[in-house]
Amino acid sequence: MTRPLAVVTGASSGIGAATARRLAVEGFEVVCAARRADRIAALAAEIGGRAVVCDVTSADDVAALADDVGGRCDLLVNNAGGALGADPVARSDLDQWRSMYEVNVIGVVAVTKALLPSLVTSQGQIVVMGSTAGQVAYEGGGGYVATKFAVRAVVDTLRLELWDQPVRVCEIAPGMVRSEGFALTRFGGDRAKADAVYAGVAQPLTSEDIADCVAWVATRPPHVNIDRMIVRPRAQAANHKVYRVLG
Ligand code: 8X3
Repeated sequence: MTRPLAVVTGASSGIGAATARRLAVEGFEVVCAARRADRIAALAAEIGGRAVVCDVTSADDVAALADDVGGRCDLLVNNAGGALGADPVARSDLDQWRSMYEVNVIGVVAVTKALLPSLVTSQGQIVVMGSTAGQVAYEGGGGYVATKFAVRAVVDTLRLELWDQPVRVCEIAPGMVRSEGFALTRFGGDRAKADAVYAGVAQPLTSEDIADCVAWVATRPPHVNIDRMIVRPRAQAANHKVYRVLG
């Protein structure tokens, strides 16, 4: 029997890799898309999926991804993205802002646009990885907060524009997730700063927790659209209000 097809961007690590694994368990054939060829090749082999090298900021790569996917796509998980820097707006690194906007926002739009005909054909579903940083601003959120507010706007606009099409559109907005590289990337490889994000927090969310959310959204009956799912660890009442037990 033909398996439903899912495409996961940013599948080489963290939430993307966990989502690819979980969707395979749920019965999807998963196209693992990311820049790091060796990682997605290993993941695809592990889960019986396919690996497509794709930098979502490259028009050629996105076109090649759409070609590879073909005319059918049941689920697109726009997960590629990340944070760079935590400077106040007054001291913004504009190159970091541009890079984040390219990946987190334009990348989502580019991949969605390229796969939309296949999603319509398959009466599929689009899941976009937003963030609690796109719901409420916080100091030092800077360019990341701005991109995730933009992602939220893209999701809401898309859902309105697809109102007469058989495609569902959902934003999943995670709070504190302790994933492989999120904080380390944000702080330019500074391990101490990255670890401080999670200091004293008993149980930050894991990538698997978010994969579980994606799987739940993806397995609702076709008439059920989950607009937005905001998920945080119990210890995080708000982005800036985190319960920490520090020794
Ligand atoms: C990650 C959530 O709190 O680091 O998307 O901005 S936060």
